Amino acid sequence: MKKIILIGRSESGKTTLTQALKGEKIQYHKTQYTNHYDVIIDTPGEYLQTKNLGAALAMYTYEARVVGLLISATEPYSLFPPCITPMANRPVIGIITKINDEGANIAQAENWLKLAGCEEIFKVDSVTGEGVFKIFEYLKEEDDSLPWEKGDDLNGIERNDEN
Ligand SMILES: Nc1nc2c(ncn2[C@@H]2O[C@H](COP(=O)(O)OP(=O)(O)OP(=O)(O)O)[C@@H](O)[C@H]2O)c(=O)[nH]1
Ligand SMILES: [Mg+2]
Repeated sequence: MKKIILIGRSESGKTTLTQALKGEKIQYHKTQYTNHYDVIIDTPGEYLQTKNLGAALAMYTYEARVVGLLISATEPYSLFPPCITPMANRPVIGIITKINDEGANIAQAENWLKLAGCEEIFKVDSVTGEGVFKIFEYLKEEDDSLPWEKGDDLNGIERNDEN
């Protein structure tokens, strides 16, 4: 899989998505530091929310092949400036989480990610696994074999999910 760095404000769902992508049992842990898993770089929300940590984030971005900007569908505003994606010398994708929340406004989140410059936008519920397979397919490299291609299930994430 191509290595991805996940960036988004606190509570946007970076760690939960990391767990869904890693097929781990989903648990809540506040992120205090940057976790380098083999193919996913999970960052603390404070990296986006404070100026001082922005430089550290820029450094980590260069260790990934893809940058994922996360917004939860319940967020009332976006912290991503318009046309920010050319700052990263990498493909930048948008990921909308919490799509099944009763307060979700998916269209608004999608507009913010488009405004930021994301080339492709994914919609997921990391708790149920809905839509997560599309991120796997995007990150897949030639030699990778995805769990559903082998007939396995990955933590409830099914290939035949329409979102
Ligand atoms: N229903 C639902 N809940 C989610 C989803 N993503 C995250 N959550 C919940 O939102 C809360 C925050 O998720 P985290 O993954 O810890 O958020 P984070 O972006 O890692 O937050 P920081 O580590 O503080 O930056 C947790 O209670 C998750 O269970 C989702 O796609 N669907
Ligand atoms: Mg976290």
